[in-house]
Amino acid sequence: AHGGSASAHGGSANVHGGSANAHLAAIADIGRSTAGGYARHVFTGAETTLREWFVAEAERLGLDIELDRNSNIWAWWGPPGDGAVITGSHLDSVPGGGAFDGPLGVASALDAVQRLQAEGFKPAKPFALMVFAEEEGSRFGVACLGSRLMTGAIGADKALALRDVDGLTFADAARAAGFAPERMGQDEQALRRIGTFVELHVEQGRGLIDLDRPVGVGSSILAHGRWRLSFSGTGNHAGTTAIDERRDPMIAAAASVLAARSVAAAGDGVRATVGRLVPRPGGTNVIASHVDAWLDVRAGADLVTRAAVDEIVEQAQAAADREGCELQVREESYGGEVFFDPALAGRISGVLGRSMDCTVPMLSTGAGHDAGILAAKVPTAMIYVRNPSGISHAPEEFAEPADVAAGVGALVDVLKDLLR
Ligand code: HGY
Ligand code: MN
Ligand code: MN
Ligand code: MN
Repeated sequence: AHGGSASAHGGSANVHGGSANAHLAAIADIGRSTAGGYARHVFTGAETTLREWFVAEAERLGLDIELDRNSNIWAWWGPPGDGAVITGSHLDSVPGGGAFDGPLGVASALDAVQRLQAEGFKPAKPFALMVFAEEEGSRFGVACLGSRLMTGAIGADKALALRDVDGLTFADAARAAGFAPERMGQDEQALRRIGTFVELHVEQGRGLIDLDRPVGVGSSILAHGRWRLSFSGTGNHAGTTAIDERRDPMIAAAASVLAARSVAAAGDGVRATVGRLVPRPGGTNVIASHVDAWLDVRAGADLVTRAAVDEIVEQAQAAADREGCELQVREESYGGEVFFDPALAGRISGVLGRSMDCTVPMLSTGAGHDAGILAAKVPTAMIYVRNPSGISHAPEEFAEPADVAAGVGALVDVLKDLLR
C-alpha cells in the first residue's frame, strides 16, 4: 500500500453491512450540516469518518485496502493487477449537498460485491472498488482532484499549492492525513491497473423521471470550467463615503453575476453560475475592498463554453472599469466535453436491456464526475439511478429505495459481464 492512512477521526458509522440502502442509512448522519445538507470535505472530520467507514465495510467483505499516492482508496477483491475492472465514486460533498451524490455509487459497489460473493461468483479479472478524493473540489477549489492528479490532468505542483478558506494548502492537509505530498502526481501504475472504470451515480436532473426508467447509461458530459474573478476597489465607511467617491467591487461583482445569467440565457445550452461570492472584509457597514466571485460555466462544445466565459468576463471587466475597480481572472480548472467509450456504453446498455427487459436510455449530463476525468485515459462508463426530485447539490436530492436496489442489480449484471 502507498503511504497514508484512513485513520480514525471522531465519529463512526452506526451500523455495518447490508444493502446499499442500509449503507446509505448507516452514513446518513455523518457530516450533516446545521445549515441543511452535508459538509463532507476532503480530509475533514466527516469525510475522514466516511473513509474509515468504507475501509471497514470493504475489509468486512474480505477486500484488501490500498491507499494510492493521490489519497484515493482502492479495495481489491483478490490480488491487484493491471487491466482491472474498477467501480466506485466519491464520499465528499458540496456544501449543503445531498445524501446520494457520491455515496450512492460507493454504497452500491459494496452491495454489488456482497451479492456477487453470496452467489459464489469468482471474478476472472482483477477487480477493485475505488473512492476518489475531493471530487467536488469543495475544500480546495478544483473538482475531481484525486482523479485529476492520477491522470495528470492537474500537475502536482498546482494541486499541492491549492489553499482552503483558512489558507491551508492541499499539501499540508494531505500530510496531516498521513499522505506524502512529494509522491503525488500522475500515477502510471494506477492507470495501468484500470482496465475499465464504471461509476454508478444518482442522476442529477430529470432525464430518467421523464423517461420513466429506473436506470440509464452515460453518453457524455458537458465541457466544464471554473474561473475565479477577483475584484479590487477601495474599502471605506458605508455612512461617510459619497456614492460618486466610491470604488465598490461589490457593484462590479454583482454585474458579473447578472452577466453570467444574461450570457447563458442568450447562449446555446450554456449554463453559467456564480454560486459563491466572498466580499472582504464583509462588514454590513463597510464598503468592501475586495470581492471574489467564482464562475462555473458548462456547455456542450468547448468553443461554446469558452465563448460564453469570454463574454461574461468582458462584461465583468466593463463593470469593473465603470466602478474604477481592478479585475483579476484566474482559470481554476477546465475540462472539455467528454464522450464515454461508445463500445463500453453500448455493451452495458445491451446487458441492462436484456436483464431489465426494457430499453435503457443513454443520458448526457452537465454534472462532472471522476469518470469524466478518467475517460481521457481509460475506457469509462456511467450508470445513472433515477432521482425523483431531479435536484442535486441540495438536500432534496433523492433516490427511492427500489431504484437504489435496481441500480445495484444493474451494477451486478454489468460487473458479471465485465468480469467473466
Ligand atoms: O460539479 C460537478 O458537476 C460535480 O458534481 N463535481
Ligand atoms: Mn456533485
Ligand atoms: Mn458526484
Ligand atoms: Mn465605526
